[in-house]
Amino acid sequence: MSNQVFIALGSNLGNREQNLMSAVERLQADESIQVVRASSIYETDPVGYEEQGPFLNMVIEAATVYHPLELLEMTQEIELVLGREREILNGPRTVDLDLLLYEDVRLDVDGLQIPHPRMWDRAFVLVPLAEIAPKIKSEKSGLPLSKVINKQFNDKEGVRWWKQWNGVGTYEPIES
Ligand code: PH2
Ligand code: MG
Ligand code: MG
Repeated sequence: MSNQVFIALGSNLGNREQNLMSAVERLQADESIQVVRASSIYETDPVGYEEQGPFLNMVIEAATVYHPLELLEMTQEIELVLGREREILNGPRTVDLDLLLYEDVRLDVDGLQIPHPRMWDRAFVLVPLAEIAPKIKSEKSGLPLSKVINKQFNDKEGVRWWKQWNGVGTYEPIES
C-alpha cells in the first residue's frame, strides 16, 4: 500500500536548479517512490542564517511504500550523494530534503519529526506546498493553505515565483 508524502527541497549552492532536478530524479528513480506532483520553483530569501545566498525551494508530492524512517534514510542518502560532489571542493551541502507530511502520521523519534515542526511558519515551504496541495490545513489556524497563503504570504515573506516545471515525469522547466 502506498502512502502520500510531501517533501520540501532547497538549494543555495552551485547550480541550484540542477541540484533540485537531480534530487527529484533520484527520488523518482527509486522504485519504492513515485513522484506525483511537483510545485514551481521559488527563489527565496534565506531564513535563519541570513549570511548566505538566496535559495531555490520547491515541494513535491510522492507516493511511497517506504515507512517514514526508510524515507528519511533515502532522502539523507540523496543529500549525501549530491553533497559529496561539492565536498571535493570543500563546499557545504548543496541540497536539503525535508519530510513535511506523511499521511496523517505524527511522529517524534530521534532525528525525525512529522509533521515537520517548523513548516507552518516557513513561507518558503507553505507557498510551494499550497500550490500543489491547497486543501491541506495549517496546524496554526486550521484554515486550508489556499486561504493562509492568500492572507499572509502572497508576494511577501521573501518568496518569489521563479520557474514552472513542465509537468510531472519529465521535469523539464519551461523557458520563459
Ligand atoms: N533552509 C534552511 C534554513 N533557511 N531559507 C530558505 N529560504 N530556504 C530554505 O530551504 C532554508 C532556509 C534549513 O534547512
Ligand atoms: Mg531544511
Ligand atoms: Mg534538512
